[in-house]
Amino acid sequence: MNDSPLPAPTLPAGIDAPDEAAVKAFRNSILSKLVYQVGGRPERASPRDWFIATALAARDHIVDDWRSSNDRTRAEDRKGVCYLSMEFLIGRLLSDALGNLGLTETARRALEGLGVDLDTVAGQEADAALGNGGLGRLAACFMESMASVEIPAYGYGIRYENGLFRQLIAGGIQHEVPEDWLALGNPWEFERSGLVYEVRFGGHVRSEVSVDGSTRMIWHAGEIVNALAYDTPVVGWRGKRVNTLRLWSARATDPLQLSDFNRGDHVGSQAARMRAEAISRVLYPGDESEAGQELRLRQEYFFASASLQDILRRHLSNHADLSNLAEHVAVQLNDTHPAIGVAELMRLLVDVHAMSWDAAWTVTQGVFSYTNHTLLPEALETWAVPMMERVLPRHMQIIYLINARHLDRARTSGADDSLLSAVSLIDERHGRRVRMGHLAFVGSHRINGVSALHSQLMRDTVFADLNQVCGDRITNKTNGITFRRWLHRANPGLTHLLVEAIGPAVLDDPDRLADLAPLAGDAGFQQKFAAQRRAAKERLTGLIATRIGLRVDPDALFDVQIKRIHEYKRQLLNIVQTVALYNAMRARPTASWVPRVKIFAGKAAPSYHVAKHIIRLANDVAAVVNDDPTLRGLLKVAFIPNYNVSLAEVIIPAADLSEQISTAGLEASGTGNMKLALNGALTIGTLDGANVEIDERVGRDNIFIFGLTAEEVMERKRAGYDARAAAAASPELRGALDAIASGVFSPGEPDRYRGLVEGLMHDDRYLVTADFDSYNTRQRDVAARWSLPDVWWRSAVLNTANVGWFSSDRTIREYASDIWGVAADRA
Ligand code: HBZ
Repeated sequence: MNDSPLPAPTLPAGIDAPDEAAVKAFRNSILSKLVYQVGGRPERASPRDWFIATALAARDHIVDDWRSSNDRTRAEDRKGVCYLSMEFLIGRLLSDALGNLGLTETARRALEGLGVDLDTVAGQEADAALGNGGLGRLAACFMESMASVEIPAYGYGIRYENGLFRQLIAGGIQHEVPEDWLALGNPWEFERSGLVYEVRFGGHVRSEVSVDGSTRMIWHAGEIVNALAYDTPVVGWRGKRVNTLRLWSARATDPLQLSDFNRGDHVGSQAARMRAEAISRVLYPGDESEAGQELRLRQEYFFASASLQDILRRHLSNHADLSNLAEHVAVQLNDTHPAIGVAELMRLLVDVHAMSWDAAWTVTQGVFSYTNHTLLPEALETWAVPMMERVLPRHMQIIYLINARHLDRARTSGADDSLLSAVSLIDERHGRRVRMGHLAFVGSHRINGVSALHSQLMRDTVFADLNQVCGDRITNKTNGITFRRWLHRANPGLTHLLVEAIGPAVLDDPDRLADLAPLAGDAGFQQKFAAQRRAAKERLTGLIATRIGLRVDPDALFDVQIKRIHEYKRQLLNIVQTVALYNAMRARPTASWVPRVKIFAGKAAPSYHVAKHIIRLANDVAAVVNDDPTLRGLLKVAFIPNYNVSLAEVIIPAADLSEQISTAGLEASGTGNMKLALNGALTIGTLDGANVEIDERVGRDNIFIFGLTAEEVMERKRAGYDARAAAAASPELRGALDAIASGVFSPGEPDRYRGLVEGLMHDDRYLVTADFDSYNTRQRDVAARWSLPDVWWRSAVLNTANVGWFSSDRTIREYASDIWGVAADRA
């Protein structure tokens, strides 16, 4: 198995036009960085050395704008946004920074003069994977868009030493190894050694009487950890504004017990340090054990507290007091991970800054808003009360106080006992637990879902009671993606074609994409569009060959499902349909089959055994299908290991078909669906999340919709669903499931998937069998459409033309006006 470095994305050429003086200056800057900062010599420098030198040279261009952006915000006293997120899945930054600064060509030519290739250099950068999936990537797109539409913003998160694990596939099985993105240095970040906050844990709370006779609660913490800031500049499109991503690193206040060390206890003397620094060690520590859960809670509080202390300090450096905080700062909670911030801000305002409870509560609700990203019950965060009391005793008291007032208000407005227990911040049903979604909800003035359907389901289901009691606070903000990364940088060939066809204004205004629509039926344009796809497919073909040793035909239909592996996303439905297709091809080997490559990529949570089993099945099916000579190479299955942002940038431009096949009602939005449609892939999907809005925009003729609707899913579940009957009624489904269960794809261990199939028959929670036939029929429609190239490419162009609305610039402008009350797009 080859895990060679990813080929660098081909950076867009010709969009920025460098002059000779700029090229020369940039070259000199790179050389000087190489010699004086990297400590290298041009004749012996490695590509990695050149990467660091180039990044540092680019960084110099950013720093002045960074300072002036901050000075401007301060001088104008503008309201700013603080985006609190446990995850920022930023990926590589060099091509992003150069592209947004308009320096790509300058850098390319500067390096050329030194005999160095920019794409090779950009390919050296580690992929910063400080996130799991959509939620973390959304935060990264939002940071870029906030800078691009000129909103002053800080992203606040954790500087994990090890981001999301690296996925190795051996014998078809996922293995996790630590990802080490900082190992060779990070040229983008600035350590702010002067910016350190104390974050306290444990201990106890005592009430003490002050000199004025009032009683105050004093928290005597058991442990103090320092939070040290690392800042990364976030450059907006055309370099208009530079914002800050501020990530906290945990440091022990007392790194070494010197007396213990000198006594010979070399390990024990550092135990406190290890315990403190574990907080920023890994993204998403396993939470199967109690210790794992506690670490996760410590991480959440650590970054929420440091961020809020920083926000208050910055406000007080420019204002007399905190009473007007909400007029100057909007704090967005990216899911419930920072929700403890609601209690922390109350503690800081009341206990530390001596504000009255009521005034503090008004400020808190004015400042916070909360985005929900899932309604899956198992993903809604709760913390056991005893753990909260142990780790954050003062916060537990504050949560009780918030809850008492919240329940009083609800009671006064007529809530009965069952409604009261539904809206309480404490879930009393299985041991007492704090509901973090409820805490975020009551502490926020606006709560949003991430697609129209998801926001409606919030109102109708999980948050119906709270929304009733709190007055309608739910609003929708359909997700978006930054087109700079997901079109301009990931697909420079297509970007050039668009600029050539409809003019350069499309680079600044995604609504201009609509100008493509009249060209959708134009044979000449279709050919050029298809030629760009073909080039991207060749690149991906090369990657598949080097990564997994599989040869695939770039003329085949590339059918792509790339995302986290999860039962609700239904990779299993795709695999079962692949097996049904395989059976059909074997039964009629000489029929005229459309050549297809089924491409999968994605990681499963390390403790999610079913998801890991699905990965194994995909690889087992691949092994059999890819080697079967009766298929004449017309069907290939590729599971590409270690999915990350950089790999997505290679796969997306090469995709013909985008699989968005979650059980309706369960995918909050999806953003991969937007990236793929923007690059001209046709979607096969359910009416779920943002697919609904993509369908509305591209038109039913240009998308393949199948399956139960969210409403039908709920009905089916209510009525009690019988998977066995569905399988019995569908010969193709039965044939595929029988093949999997009987060991056709696991001949060495025929029973390997018997349990998986039995489980499906017994409790098909995600309705794989219910949707199979309609999915399979739609897949046949896909093949039929592919056989009519002019119809296919017309649809492809119309996808690109009609999805301009999914730019995250649009999403951010909506947050700015409807939630944050901040101004965007200042001249
Ligand atoms: O957020 C995803 C949703 O599944 C997807 O539909 C949506 O498009 C995207 C952006 O809004 N949710 C996640 O990615 N969630 C997580 O990664 C997650 C991480 C830690 C958790 C829970 C969920 O504790």
